[in-house]
Amino acid sequence: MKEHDSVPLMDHIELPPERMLDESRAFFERMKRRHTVREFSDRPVDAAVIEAAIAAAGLGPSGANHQPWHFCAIGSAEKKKILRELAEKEEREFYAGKASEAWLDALAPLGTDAHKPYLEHAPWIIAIFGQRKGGIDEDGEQQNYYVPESVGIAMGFLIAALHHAGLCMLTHTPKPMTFLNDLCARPKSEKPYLLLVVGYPAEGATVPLHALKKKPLDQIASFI
Ligand code: IYR
Repeated sequence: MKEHDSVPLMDHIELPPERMLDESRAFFERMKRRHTVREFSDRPVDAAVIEAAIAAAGLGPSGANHQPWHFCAIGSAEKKKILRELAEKEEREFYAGKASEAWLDALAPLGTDAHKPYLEHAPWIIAIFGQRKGGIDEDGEQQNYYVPESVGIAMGFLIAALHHAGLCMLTHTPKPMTFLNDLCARPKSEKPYLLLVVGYPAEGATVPLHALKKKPLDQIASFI
């Protein structure tokens, strides 16, 4: 390796092999209980929980460690109302003809439509933006690298952290979602990637059967 400033790896914890297997299987079991939910309770969730989960998401690896992401946690009733109106407007167009027949057919087993009451009911909506430039200091000059990959990894961390905290989520992608830049007061150079609706499930919340069909390991992995 070329010379660079570094410190010894200090906080890594190695597990004995049997414990490692137990832990990895326990994590799988835990993640198996994560289900996308579309019916949310309006019970409040402490902002500190959202903060800790976003802080965990911000620990993800990223291109050149530039951390090309911004998370806007929307908790104000007023902002959520505007968000719902703007998202539903886009979604109405999507469901009324913008989306192809094939796309709408693919969504049919999920039962989704343009009606998004959870955007107002859920206590938190997190908008995730990717930054094309900015560098590690976000000074606006340096190019960022692997932005979609980095943002995707951070979103995975965020979902795992919120699930770990006992919350439910919905990954929501109104199309287009450029209105989020204005709503969240983010610069035009940032690209909104996703909305994460976060909260407690509503009483009697359901999960579409289609969503329970997960591909088995031998279909998603090969060991060579
Ligand atoms: N954005 C729309 C449509 C939608 C698209 C996909 I791909 C999904 O997996 C689910 C929904 C909506 O949120 O309803």
